[in-house]
Amino acid sequence: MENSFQNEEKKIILSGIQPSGILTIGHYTGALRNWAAMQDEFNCYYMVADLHSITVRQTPAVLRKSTLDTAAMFIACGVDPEKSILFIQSHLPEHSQLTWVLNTFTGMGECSRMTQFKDKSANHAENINVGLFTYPVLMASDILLYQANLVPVGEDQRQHLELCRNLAQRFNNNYSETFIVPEPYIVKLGAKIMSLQDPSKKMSKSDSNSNASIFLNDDDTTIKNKIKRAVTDSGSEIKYDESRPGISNLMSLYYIATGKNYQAIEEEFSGAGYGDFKIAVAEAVAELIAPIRDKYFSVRKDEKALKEILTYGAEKASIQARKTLRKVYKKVGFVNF
Ligand code: ATP
Ligand code: LTN
Repeated sequence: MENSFQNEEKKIILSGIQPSGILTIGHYTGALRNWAAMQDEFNCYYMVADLHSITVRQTPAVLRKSTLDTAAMFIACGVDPEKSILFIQSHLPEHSQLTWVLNTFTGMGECSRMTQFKDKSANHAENINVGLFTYPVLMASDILLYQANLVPVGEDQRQHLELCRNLAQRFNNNYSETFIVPEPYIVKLGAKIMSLQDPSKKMSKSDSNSNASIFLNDDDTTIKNKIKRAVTDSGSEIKYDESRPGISNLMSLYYIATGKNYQAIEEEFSGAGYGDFKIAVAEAVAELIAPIRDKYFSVRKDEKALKEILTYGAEKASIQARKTLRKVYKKVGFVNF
C-alpha cells in the first residue's frame, strides 16, 4: 500500500512549532530534543506551523525568513530529514481543506472555552480574528490528516489536544472509523524554562525583552551576559525551591546542560553564592548551544538545499494527507473529482 514511510509498523508522531521568532532553549528542552530522540522509534512528521502564525498579524518578509529559520533550527537540533518528514504546513493545502470540514463539527462554545484563545484575544485586542478562534481546529486537522497516534506538546497545548480527540471521535461516530484518536505526549516536568527577566513567565520566542530568552543562535558572549543578568531571588543559597523561581530556573538550565540532578547541583554548589553559580550555568549553557548554533548557521546558509529538503518533505507528507482528505470528502458526501 502507498505510504510515506517505509516502516508501517511504527507509531506515528506529529508535532509543530509556529515560526513566530527565533527558537529558544525552551523549545530545545520542551520540544526539539525530544523530537530528535523519537525518530528511531516512531515515524515522525514535524512541521513549521506557518498557517497558525498568521492568526497574529505578521510582516510577510519576516514570516518568510522565520519559516526557513525555524526549519533550519529543527535540523540543527537533530531532526533528520532522512528519518523524519520535515515540512512547511502551508505547502499542503489539505490542512486548510480538512479544517473547513472539521469547523462544521466544532461548537462555538468549544472554541471559546480555549484558554489560549482567551489569552491571545486579551493580548491582541486590536485583532481578534476568526482564525484565532478556529486555531485549535486547524491544529486538529494537522494531527488527524496524518493519522498520528502520539502528539508531543507542552502542557499549554493539552486543551487543544483534547478538542482534537473529541473531533476525531465525533467524526468517527457520525460516519465510520476515519481518524486515529491521538494521545497527548506531554513532556515531563522540569522541562519548562522560565524567562530570565521574569521567572514567573515562560521563556518565549516573542518576548519583547531579548534578555529574557536564550535563543538557539545566540553567541557565547550573549548567552553568558544574559545569564549573568538573570533576575534572582532574595536569599543566597543554591537550592531548588518553587518559591524561589529565579534560582530554580537557573538550576533547571544547569540540569539541562549538564544532566546533573538538583540534589547533585545543590551539593556541588553548597556554600557558593549566586555569582559563582551563574558563571557555571553560563559556561554550561554556552557549551550546549555552541554546536546547535554552528549547525544552524551551516544549514541556513544554503537556502536552496534547505528549500529542497522542505519540498521533499511536503511531497512525502502529501501522500498521507491526500489519502485522509479523500476519505473524509467521500464520507461527508462530496462528489468524487
Ligand atoms: P509564542 O510565539 O506564542 O511566544 P512560545 O515561544 O511561547 O510562542 P510555542 O511556539 O508556543 O512557544 O512553543 C512550542 C512548543 O515548544 C510548546 O508547546 C512547548 O512544548 C515548547 N516550549 C516553548 N517554550 C518553552 C519553554 N520555555 N519551556 C519548555 N518548553 C517550551
Ligand atoms: N499550537 C502549537 C503548534 C502546533 C502543533 C500542531 C503542535 C500547530 N499544529 C499540531 C502539535 C501538533 C503551539 O503553539 N505550540
